[in-house]
Amino acid sequence: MNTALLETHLGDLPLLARGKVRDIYAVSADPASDLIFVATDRISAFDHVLATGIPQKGAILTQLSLFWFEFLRGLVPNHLVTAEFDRFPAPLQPFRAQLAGRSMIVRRAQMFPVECVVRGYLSGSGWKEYQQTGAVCGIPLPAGLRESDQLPQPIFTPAAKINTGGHDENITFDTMVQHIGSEAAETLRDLTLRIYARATEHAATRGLILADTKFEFGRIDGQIVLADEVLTPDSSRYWPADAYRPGGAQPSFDKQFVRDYLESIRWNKQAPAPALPEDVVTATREKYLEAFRLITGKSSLAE
Ligand code: Q0T
Repeated sequence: MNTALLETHLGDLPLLARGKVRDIYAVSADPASDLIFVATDRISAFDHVLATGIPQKGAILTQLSLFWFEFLRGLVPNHLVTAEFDRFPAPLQPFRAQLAGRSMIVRRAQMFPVECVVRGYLSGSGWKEYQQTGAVCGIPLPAGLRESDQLPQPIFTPAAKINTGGHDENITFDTMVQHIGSEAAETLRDLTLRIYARATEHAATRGLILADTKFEFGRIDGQIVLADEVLTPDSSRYWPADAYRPGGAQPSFDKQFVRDYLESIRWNKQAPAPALPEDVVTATREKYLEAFRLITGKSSLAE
């Protein structure tokens, strides 16, 4: 049977947001309190959350973010307080089954209203924009690039957050400067490019191409910190290096079985999203675990 956690219920704790995958609560009613981010086992495809979850997906994604926070610690401070359930505040202790291994307590940050996207390869919305304009987010690119080609150098392609489920909108660096000021914009751009360089280096040693990723930053006590989830398959495109074939879309490392199944049943990509058969769930879970093992070098989720 499918033991996936699809939705959390944490009693009286203030629920701040439910995203496609994560549920965010305040750990107390104090408006300055820390937050708890819970990664559920929900999975989205073609912009919809599916009716079936992937058991342990939330734990895998949380452990990947934790790995990367630690890996990047010398480069950028982050919002993490703790992911050790036994150290969580008393009001959270009744909820071990929903929280242990898949949640982290973070400091509340003043978030910058910008998704900090970096692309080393031409894919997704970047490829679409390039085909129409020859540029991505105002950055002109050489003519003749193919889908999934490596770029001459990684580019910073910010996007404005659009609240209600909508797709984020690619913006130019100048627009980002108008939103948050030149000093913050330059700092976030530089951090994003430096983090990406370190992460691609590590991924490459594990046989993975990190095609692109998205970071979110906030300010805590005046200091800029890396927030949100970091370098998970939900926020990044990882491609197995040995199967890389530019000139078309690359198979998704984690979601390809899901996408293939949804295409095979000719789902119209309108709600309600369908359920997944058990074999697709099992194969997808194995892909998330494989990503975890490759990136972290650990043979299994500890807990
Ligand atoms: C945030 C304060 O992601 C969100 O909703 C979807 C589930 C909204 N969101 C809130 C934050 C963070 C972080 N990360 C933080 N440390 N403090 N707010 C980020 N996104």
